[in-house]
Amino acid sequence: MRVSRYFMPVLKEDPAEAEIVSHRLMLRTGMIQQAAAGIYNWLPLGFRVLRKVERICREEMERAGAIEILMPTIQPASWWKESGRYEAYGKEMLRIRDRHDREMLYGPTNEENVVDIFRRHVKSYRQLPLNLFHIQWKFRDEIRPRFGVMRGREFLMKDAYSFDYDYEGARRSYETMFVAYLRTFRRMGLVAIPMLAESGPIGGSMSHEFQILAATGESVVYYDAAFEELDLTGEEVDVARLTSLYAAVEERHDPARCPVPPERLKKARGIEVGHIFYFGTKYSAPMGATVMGPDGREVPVEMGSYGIGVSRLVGAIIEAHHDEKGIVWPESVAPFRVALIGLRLDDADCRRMAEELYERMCAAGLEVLYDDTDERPGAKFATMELIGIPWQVVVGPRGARQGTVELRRRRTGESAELSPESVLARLTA
Ligand code: P5A
Repeated sequence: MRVSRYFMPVLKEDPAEAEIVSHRLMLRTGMIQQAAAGIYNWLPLGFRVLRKVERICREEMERAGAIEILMPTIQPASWWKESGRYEAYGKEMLRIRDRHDREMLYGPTNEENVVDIFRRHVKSYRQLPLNLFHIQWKFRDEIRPRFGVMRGREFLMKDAYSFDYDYEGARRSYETMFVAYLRTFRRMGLVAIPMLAESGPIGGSMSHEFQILAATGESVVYYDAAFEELDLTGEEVDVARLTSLYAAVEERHDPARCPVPPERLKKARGIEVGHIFYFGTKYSAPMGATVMGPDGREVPVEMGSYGIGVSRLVGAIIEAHHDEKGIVWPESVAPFRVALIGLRLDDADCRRMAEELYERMCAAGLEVLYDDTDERPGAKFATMELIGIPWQVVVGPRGARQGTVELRRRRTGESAELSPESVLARLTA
């Protein structure tokens, strides 16, 4: 992509309304633009990141055996009356009437919706286990939308729903999602700590939130200092060890019954990026989603649901990955992999080399953002630092005559003078 042809409305000044760094940087880099309180436009740079986060969620759900569907954003109120949640959900639910005066709503979540799909098609324990997920916009009329995409009113969620014949099966499904979540967040460069949580309006008896520790987080959390010695970034995590350690969100934390001695108990703030629930037959029983067991008896299906805040994650990743110059994207979610900077494009050698390198990078399938404008070099550097693309390739007039370019790593600032061939070889390796 050429900067001269792109749509990237980077702001010159920090926006005054942003209270936390991720919100400030998302507005400043032109990733998002507010439409109304808690409702955002995703502009090209932001949308590329959102898509990458979404893709990682999808890949890890599929790896764990879940099957993708797409349920609507608008639902009939009748399902929610069947489950008993229509009144209970309160003002957070955006209630709508259509032209025939039928009661509808903009879905804050999809338990009822997925149960309606299930009950029409699945009749036997032989069709289980089943896990259906989708990645869809939700609306919650939050009383205090804030921090940009972190607490929005309209937000993108990955939500999965598991169906099992019995409790043991449901417990296995829960554990499978638990492990998939750790992998998902790790792939985005995040260390997420699973914590005992309240199940709130979703309900059920077992629930974990996945929390990223961050000073700007909205949740207050308590955890065993031993977490800090665990390697949560590696491929293999010891799930048994992980779940044996105490971690709980404030609402679930009970000082009287906390097993961790005070000197080892840490209190911190966290960003809730995922939340999983086991709720048994809370929806299947009232909505009549039953299956025939091997003994010929019909029982309501055992369920759980599993959410990831896809749009919130974009903010959470920035909270965890930035420095004083701007965002420092982990490669897995970066909007582009390479920033190609033509320093002096009024210099014929420099322009020729930059253009040629751009063509070759595109041909090699690299995601490259090429600054081909006639901005001052200082401004070009500052913008690329701000938007945080992991690799920078700088083509200057002197190097162009010697046949070298500079390859720089955004995260560390390390740099090397290399031939264009070696740069291509490194970036495509
Ligand atoms: C689980 C999947 C549920 O809704 N039903 C389907 C269950 N869980 S949840 O905890 O309420 O939401 C799941 C995740 O969505 C993100 N999230 C939000 N993101 C941005 N703005 C919001 N207002 C918002 N509310 C929830 C969180 O990451 C949460 O863990």
